[in-house]
Amino acid sequence: MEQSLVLLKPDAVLRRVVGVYVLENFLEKGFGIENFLELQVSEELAEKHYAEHKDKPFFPRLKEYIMLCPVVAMVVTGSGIIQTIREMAGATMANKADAETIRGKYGIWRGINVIHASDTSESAKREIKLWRSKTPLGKSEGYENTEKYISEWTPKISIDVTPKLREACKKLSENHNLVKTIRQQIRDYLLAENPYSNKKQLTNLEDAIIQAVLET
Ligand code: 3AN
Repeated sequence: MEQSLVLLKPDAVLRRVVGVYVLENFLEKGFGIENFLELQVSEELAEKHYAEHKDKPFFPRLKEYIMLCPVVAMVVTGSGIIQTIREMAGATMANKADAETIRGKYGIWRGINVIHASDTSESAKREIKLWRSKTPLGKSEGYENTEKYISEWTPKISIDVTPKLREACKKLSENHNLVKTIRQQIRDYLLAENPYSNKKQLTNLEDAIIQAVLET
């Protein structure tokens, strides 16, 4: 059975509602989930995971973003699963992704885009080997932990504020002088969505969003 390494990135973890929607969608589609673990990415793992981008100008920010709070890592299985999840995920840049895709629905701006999914069977093999060797991912139970995560967070979440976040980002992309007001709006929206989030991590996410927009 084909395997894919899937990550709920920091924006989907801090915004629990988004992570829960994605996971429910996976279960509804009958995907197998072999491993499931929430964990903090180390600098070494971030560098190895994104090794193909190490010479790109955005590499330092990419590393910072994936480490700004824990991620949820999964090994997802199924026939043709790599292509299926890539299609579900949508285009890399969240604000350009098709509205029907995960990134189009829940992504915030550019690389702040909810999910990572292996893009070929070679990268899936490399990534699964890497994550299983550098973290306890391989020892975690997939299906049970996924259900536990969904039932833990579902009662604590209420709204999805993606359209509001996107609108705020769009305004800022059109007028960079609005940074202070927009930052406050983004903070209020994120807090409304998950009042339980760690405030330091939330500030890190705000920084990542603002930076992604100001680079537009
Ligand atoms: P995907 O995540 O769709 O497989 P990759 O593997 O090309 O995309 O890129 C990995 C991550 O690097 C993306 N998810 C995105 O966060 C970031 N990224 C890619 N290209 C750029 C870019 N031109 N500017 C900023 N970030 C980028």
